[in-house]
Amino acid sequence: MNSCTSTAHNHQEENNLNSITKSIDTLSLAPNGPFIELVFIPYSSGGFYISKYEITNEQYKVFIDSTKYDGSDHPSSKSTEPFLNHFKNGNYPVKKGDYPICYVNWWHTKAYCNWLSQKTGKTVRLPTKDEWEHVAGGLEKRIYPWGNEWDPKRCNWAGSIDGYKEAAPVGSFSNGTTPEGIHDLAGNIWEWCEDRVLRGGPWCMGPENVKTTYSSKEDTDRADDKFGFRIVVIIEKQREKLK
Ligand SMILES: [Ca+2]
Repeated sequence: MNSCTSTAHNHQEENNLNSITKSIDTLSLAPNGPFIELVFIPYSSGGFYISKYEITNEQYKVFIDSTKYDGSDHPSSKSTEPFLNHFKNGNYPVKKGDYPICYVNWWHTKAYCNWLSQKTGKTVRLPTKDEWEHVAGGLEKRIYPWGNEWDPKRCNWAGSIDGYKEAAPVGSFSNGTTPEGIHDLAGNIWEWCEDRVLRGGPWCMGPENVKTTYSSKEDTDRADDKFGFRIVVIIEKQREKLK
């Protein structure tokens, strides 16, 4: 595929956009992936889809490849941790396509959402902090996504007892999901919310910070190796599907 001409590339780009609009419970970012898997969550008078996993390096790269977005409209306020600091020459580190995207500030996550909204014709945005907490804690208001008992091996938090010193590939803790199967709401990477707070805690903090009720207010201009996000897709009618 590396030898594709520019015409072929344009054709492929067109196909990419068509495939995105075919389904809303799996967004296809390219004909053969990557895909963003979505899960429907009833909420209030309607509901929304939320991504099953944190947005990955591979999924974010499709956006920057397609748009040439470089984050310079909102530079990171921390000069030592600029936009996509871990990428080299536009590529994520080898074999880390399924790791959560990081080194993004709030504006960089919004740029991704706005791009996906434009391509799909649907409202794609960050979860609000209330929506996020509803997904993580459920109607029973669980303390952790899986229940009320702390378990050091059900999420990626501080230390290596969970098997990871730093971030883990998304979906590495199948015993730490919500009943609906949403992964990594506790730990791995902090998740930016629409209300400009971070939720879920990162791979370097302890049990208090990964609780479903914990919020952290942060400078929205700051990117960091522990800041990432997931998306929600808003639908007009409850349980509507486009398939
Ligand atoms: Ca997380």
